Amino acid sequence: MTMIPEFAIIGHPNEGKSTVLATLAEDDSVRVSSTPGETIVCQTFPVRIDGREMLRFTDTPGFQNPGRLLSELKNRFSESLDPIKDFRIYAATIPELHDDRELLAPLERGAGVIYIVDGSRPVRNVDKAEMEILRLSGRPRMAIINCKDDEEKHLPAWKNEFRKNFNSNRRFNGHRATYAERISLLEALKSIDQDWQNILEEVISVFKEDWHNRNRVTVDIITTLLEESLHLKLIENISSTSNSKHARAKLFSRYSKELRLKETNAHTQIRRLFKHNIFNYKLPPHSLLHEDLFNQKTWQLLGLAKNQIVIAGGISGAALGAGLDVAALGHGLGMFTAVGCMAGALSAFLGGESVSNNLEIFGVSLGGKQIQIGPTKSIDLLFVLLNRSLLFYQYTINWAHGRRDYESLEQVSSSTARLSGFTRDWPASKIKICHTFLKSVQKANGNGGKPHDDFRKLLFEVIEGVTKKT
Ligand SMILES: Nc1nc2c(ncn2[C@@H]2O[C@H](COP(=O)(O)OP(=O)(O)OP(=O)(O)O)[C@@H](O)[C@H]2O)c(=O)[nH]1
Ligand SMILES: [Mg+2]
Repeated sequence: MTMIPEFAIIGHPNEGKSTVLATLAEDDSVRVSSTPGETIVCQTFPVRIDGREMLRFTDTPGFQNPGRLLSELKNRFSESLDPIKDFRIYAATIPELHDDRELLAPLERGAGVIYIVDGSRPVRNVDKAEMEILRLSGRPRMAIINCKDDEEKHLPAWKNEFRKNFNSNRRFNGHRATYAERISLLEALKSIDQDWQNILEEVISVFKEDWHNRNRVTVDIITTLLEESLHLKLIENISSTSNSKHARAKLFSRYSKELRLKETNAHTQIRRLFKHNIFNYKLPPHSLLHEDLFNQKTWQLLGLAKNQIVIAGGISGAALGAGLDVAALGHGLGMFTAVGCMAGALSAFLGGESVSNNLEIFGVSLGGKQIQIGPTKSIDLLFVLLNRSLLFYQYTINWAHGRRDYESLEQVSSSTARLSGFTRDWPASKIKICHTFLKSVQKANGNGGKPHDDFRKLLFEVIEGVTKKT
């Protein structure tokens, strides 16, 4: 049986211990609260990959009486082989030592120490006592500076203390840490004890592979969403007595509802894949993802740019400039510019006005007793769904598991920096791959809607190119 390394997350109350743990273990079930003393018993969070436990982190209560704890340990130091164990026996019946006794439990069983401090405040005497306790424990230990705000003037003083008491120290922000920062923290943990070096080496390589796999699964989820959405076809029967306008309205509403549902399902799968299971993180207030899938702004910002439509349609820019109807090229904006919004387009369509042509991009056709919608001819639908999924993916991987809200408005705006999608700078070659995929889905209509594997593979690779850069 291989030994599973355990690290206890220790520190003063309310410094962000549980936050750092949640982020490191990618576990959003960890309780985080602005009230000091939230954590009162130790709780171990295993980190599993494919069901195999690789590592465990133990959350602990904050130090209550570090001064007293230090002198109790020092008293036992000269005559006891295991001062921590002896102290824990002694403190079992003393209520005011409950938290201090509890937080030492993982050390008694051999866990390593990750000591957390909020480096944006000055070093105090209690902190020095805490650090000395940990040094006396003799366990391998690393200090982490989790700066709650951007104040840096106290850092040299903290580092000076850390050098005396710890094997290693790092900065790590429980709210903002990325995947790469998590890996580099684990890399640093290797150095605090030689006995852990090999096992942590293995853990890191399994983590890296797992991350790579999750990204590939994400691309697969997005490719499938595109395939299924582009292929979606619905038929409504019109009986001789029924109202055909009503049937068309019903059909379009079913169609848009199904697409929204497919999109939501795909995004939920991505969220789960990145282990955001419990806490439903918030998208920035003015994220485009709050807009409806069929909203003009969404299509303008996330659809193809004009020059890209030209590429996709294989026509000259001059023809476009000369006022050629872009809707004819499968570009949904024509529809929006004609009537302003999808609801307007729909009512115009139902009213039989000339803009009805614009709905052809969704493959609406009327034939005898049936009306049909889809498979779509709109390449924009592909781009809108693709960009929205990539936006969602970007928020998801950058939302640390310990974070429960936005810290400041500034952060909100920086996380919405990318407003116009991921595909705006795509060259002709990539747009053509998307176009070929769309055509292939249309042709596969009688074939269960599965486009040729080669076209799927090409699209997969183009999307993977974005996730590798994100
Ligand atoms: N702005 C900011 N707030 C943070 C950061 N880390 C933690 N916090 C907040 O600080 C508060 C305390 O965080 P916890 O993780 O619960 O702290 P703790 O050390 O586990 O606290 P106890 O369990 O009470 O000892 C919460 O409101 C967190 O959201 C950070 O990096 N930046
Ligand atoms: Mg806590």
